[in-house]
Amino acid sequence: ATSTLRVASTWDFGAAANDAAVARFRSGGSLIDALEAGAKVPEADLTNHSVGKGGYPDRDGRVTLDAVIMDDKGHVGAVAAMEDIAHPISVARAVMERTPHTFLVGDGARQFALANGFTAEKLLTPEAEAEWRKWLKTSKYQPVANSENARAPLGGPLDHDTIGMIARAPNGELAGACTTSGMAFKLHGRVGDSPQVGSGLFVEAGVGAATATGLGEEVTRIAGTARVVSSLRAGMTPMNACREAVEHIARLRGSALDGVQVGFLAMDRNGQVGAFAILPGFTYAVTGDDGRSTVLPSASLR
Ligand code: SD4
Repeated sequence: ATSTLRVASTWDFGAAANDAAVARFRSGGSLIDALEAGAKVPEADLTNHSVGKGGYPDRDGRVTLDAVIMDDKGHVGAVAAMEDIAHPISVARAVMERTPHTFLVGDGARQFALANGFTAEKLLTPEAEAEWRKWLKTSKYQPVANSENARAPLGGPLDHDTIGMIARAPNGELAGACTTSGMAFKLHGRVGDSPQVGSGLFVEAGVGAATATGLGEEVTRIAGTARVVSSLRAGMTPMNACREAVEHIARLRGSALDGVQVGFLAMDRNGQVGAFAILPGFTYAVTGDDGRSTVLPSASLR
């Protein structure tokens, strides 16, 4: 087992999130402090159009954010479809620490955030608004199930940037975080896998942790990360556990999966990391013993 903090995050930009997590942990923060600090990096990045401020809006032009954070002691907090608050991961943490609940949504989440010291701000950037207006012109307003529009509205299945982070402290403690603005131009009120425990993120003490990215509906319908973690519990390696979940989706969905991307990232109780995706192009960032991150390509089904 690794004797240093191990953090693994989805996509290339996960490296910057890992760095922030490592820095926070080294300055005396808890594992949850570290993950929150890490997740806030892409949330604040205006060039990341799938997380936080700068995220693409739903089809009504509203930016609605989803996030979850959890440790391995059964503490979990999540928000979904929340507007106007720039750091949903911090609101998720506040749900975990300051309420008897695990999940707040929509205006209730927003009201809770405002009552707990968060400030409202406009999350729709001029750039994201311009993309939305472009989409309005060329796209049917009514999303068609399984149309290219409904599943890859921005020019391809690889246009995903949700951050999922999983981590192991030197003492063996596990935790994770996941934050997203969801699929661009989604129906108002749509919530994907990311903030749902067992879909976008799952953590189990003494077993491991997993997170997901890609088309959330495909993850949610199989409770994807709960499945990955149960495979870890049964003794599979992190990569094989991720592969098993991808193969299950593929069997279940057949040709409905054409052009769809889903990637899983898992860490076992010892800090070993693995990933697997449907399509090539999924990458993840993992810290080494020196605390520096390496970006690795995931293996894939196709
Ligand atoms: C969602 N899984 O809301 C998220 C989107 C995503 O990279 O992962 N984008 O469906």
